Amino acid sequence: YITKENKQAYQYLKNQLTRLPRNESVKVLVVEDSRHSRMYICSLLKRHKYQILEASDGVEGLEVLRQNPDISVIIVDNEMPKMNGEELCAEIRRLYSNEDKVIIGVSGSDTPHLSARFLKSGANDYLRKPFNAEEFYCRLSLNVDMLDHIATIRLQANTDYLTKLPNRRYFFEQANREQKLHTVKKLKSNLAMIDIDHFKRINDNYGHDVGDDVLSSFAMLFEKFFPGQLAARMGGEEFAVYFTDNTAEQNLEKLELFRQYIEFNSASFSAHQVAFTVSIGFISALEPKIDELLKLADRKLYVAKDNGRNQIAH
Ligand code: GH3
Ligand code: MG
Ligand code: MG
Ligand code: MG
Ligand code: MG
Repeated sequence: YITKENKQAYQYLKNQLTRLPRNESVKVLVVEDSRHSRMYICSLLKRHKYQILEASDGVEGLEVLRQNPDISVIIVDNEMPKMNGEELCAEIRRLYSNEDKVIIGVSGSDTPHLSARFLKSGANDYLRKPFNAEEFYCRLSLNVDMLDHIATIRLQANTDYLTKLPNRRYFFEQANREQKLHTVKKLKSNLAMIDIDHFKRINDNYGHDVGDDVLSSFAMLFEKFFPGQLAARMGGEEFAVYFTDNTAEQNLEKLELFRQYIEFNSASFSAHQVAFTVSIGFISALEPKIDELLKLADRKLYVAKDNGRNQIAH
């Protein structure tokens, strides 16, 4: 028994599976030694507007992958010269995560357990040749859906919902990475904590919605003032910038420009002409731990607050 809702959902799913406009942005690599079979798979892919790359053995396949890091699906035949499908799967998995690339094994052989062997080597799916075109499209689409979902979840996990800036979690992950690189090169890490002054008053005087609006328009300035640097919303009205380049002096100059810009322009870029200022704590140190560095910057921030706000302490 199919309800109207189910029918609609089913139709939607069917459309998703068969006529996806997104296919045009999906790059599929076909690694198959048989020219005939490769042409057949490519013709199916072409009919659904996938972007297609081809290789006639595993070695060539790996080279095409290396040159095209944005390939998201790899279709792998089993019996091939130089390297069989299972070996190729294992090698692809050694190099690329299954969160970024899908592998679909295909084979005309009736060797028992070949599908299990493919899956154990890192393939996500398996099709026995000759396969049905509809089944091919469905499996391909479902696997691309999975990659899409992972990408969406990953983006959401790293982004602050209100300001769309990287969030605290992403900041820690990336700053740790950057800091290791700095430490290896014996370079100091430069970090700024930026806190809006008397933000509570903005909420109290204008309401929480206006407060939110101030936060999001404020966040949009980071890209302009600190391009290429790691800026994040750490929580509430607190933001951090980990500087991936330049000297402490140059970074302090940029922060001072930013502070002045806020002081003299905040009323014009935020809703309800709310004027505000920021206090900044800056630290430049040979410190291998990001949480320690944050504590040091935070201490400086308190100095800036204590000294009357609207200033940088370093
Ligand atoms: P100070 O100059 O000492 O930093 O004072 P302050 O008022 O900015 O700092 P305090 O820590 O006392 O208050 C921060 C306020 O920020 C309190 C909280 O309600 C508000 N806040 C935190 N997150 C959000 C948010 O997402 N939206 C809005 N509208 N307000 C927020
Ligand atoms: Mg073959
Ligand atoms: Mg504050
Ligand atoms: Mg506070
Ligand atoms: Mg605060």
